[in-house]
Amino acid sequence: MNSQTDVDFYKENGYLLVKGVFNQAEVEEMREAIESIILRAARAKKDNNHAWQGDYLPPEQLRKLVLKGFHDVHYHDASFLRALAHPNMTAVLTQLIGPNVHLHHSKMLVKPPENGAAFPMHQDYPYFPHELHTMLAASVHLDRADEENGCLRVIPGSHKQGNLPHVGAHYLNHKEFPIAEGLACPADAGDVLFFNYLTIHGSDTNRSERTRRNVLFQYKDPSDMPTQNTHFDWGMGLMVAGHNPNFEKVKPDYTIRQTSAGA
Ligand SMILES: O=C(O)CCC(=O)C(=O)O
Repeated sequence: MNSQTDVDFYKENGYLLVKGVFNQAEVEEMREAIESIILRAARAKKDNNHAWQGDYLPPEQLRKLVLKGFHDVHYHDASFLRALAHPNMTAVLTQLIGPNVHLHHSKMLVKPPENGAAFPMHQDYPYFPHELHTMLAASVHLDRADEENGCLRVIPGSHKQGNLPHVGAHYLNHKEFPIAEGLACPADAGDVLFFNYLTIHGSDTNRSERTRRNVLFQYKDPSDMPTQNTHFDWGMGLMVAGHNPNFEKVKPDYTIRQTSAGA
């Protein structure tokens, strides 16, 4: 990361791709962890398909799509706890968010070959609105991602538009915001795409013969308070950099919800 230039780019565009945050061995460890989670979920009969539903694709196409997605991955495998507080990760986070950073939630998103699910364009803001908009996602790539296997797409600068109306609080009008019009952000295994929770983003179907595995960590400044009591995840509030200035507000007082791969 090239310090001020990259911070300015993030502020202007609402996203930033940082190359080589994780090395090959770390990537391999997380890949193995993901495979093991998928196996354990199947054994526990909790491996539901988490592909997003809606009208953004014809029903016959939508029916075929598969997303293996689970929240709270750092409660399933220690490799993710190491990754979410990795010094290379916190070095970027402290520049994009500020000296104090804590975790909001973690999840994995595995798009299997040929029918890996698309994500219609959306902002993450409606899922967990906060006062100061410091919230950002760090999407860790565990495979080469490109247009063919459904890499992430963003609309540069869209975070400046603020909160936009989502269809059923889920995604943006797909006719106004087609997935194909998002800027494709190809990345290699070990790279991390950072994007603000107001940045419009999504991804297309995996049409390739390759799996696309990503792990996503969502972070924010601990002083940035939620405006709604929504989206509780285990580990929320874990400090990954600096300190929490609010002595009495370190543990979220939220209701536990059913987890799925939704944002
Ligand atoms: O990883 C992807 O392809 C999209 C994920 C996403 O949009 C989200 O989790 O909000």
